[in-house]
Amino acid sequence: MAVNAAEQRTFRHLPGYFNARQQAELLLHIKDILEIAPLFQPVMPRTGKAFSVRMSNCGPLGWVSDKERGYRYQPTHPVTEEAWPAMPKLLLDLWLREARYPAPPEACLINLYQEGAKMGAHQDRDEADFSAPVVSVSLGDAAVFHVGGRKRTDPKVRVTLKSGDVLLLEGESRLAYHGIDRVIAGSSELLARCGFAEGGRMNLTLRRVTGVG
Ligand code: MD6
Ligand code: FE
Repeated sequence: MAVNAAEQRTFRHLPGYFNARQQAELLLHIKDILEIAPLFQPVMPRTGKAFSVRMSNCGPLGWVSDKERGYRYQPTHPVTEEAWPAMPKLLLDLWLREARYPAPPEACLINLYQEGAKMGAHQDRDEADFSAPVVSVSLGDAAVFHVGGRKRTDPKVRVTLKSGDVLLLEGESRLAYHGIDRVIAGSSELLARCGFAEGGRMNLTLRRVTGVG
């Protein structure tokens, strides 16, 4: 029988990693970051089709996408052209404890899901060293996440990501196709309580972009 990253569960799901107080603290940091580095709506390379999520970043590098130049990391915001704000310590500490990688993260991509936003199946492969994991933090509404294998057609498993959960794609699962099928609207009050009037879901993904040395 074929095995793949999903069936072997080589991804790591840490439910409830951050408690309610830490979740609120993290979200308040993200609010401050978004004042300096406002959300933007990326578009896909070539087709120019807009993503349904809005994005921003913190850390020395940020992930961006546009029609002309495609997916890439860059040190500045694509609209304001300012440097990205620093990464909150809670996130640096998470990486230190869980990433099992000898260098700090360089980018934290912030994805905001509101009004039916989802994320189609994709691989995270714009980084130089796939021995570094991608570490994700979910805040706000729960979402149905799927992980398959290195081929788009490999079998998938589904995991519900709730507020405070951490998920790592590492090892065999690092290049597995994955995505968000749907967000369960209204399942958390965290975003609405912390000043995002429409509520929704925030996902933070920490990445090492350049490798070590
Ligand atoms: C999301 N997450 O949870 C989308 N990528 O909204 C991702 O695309 C992702 O959760 C790499 C590693 C973990 C992830
Ligand atoms: Fe991803």
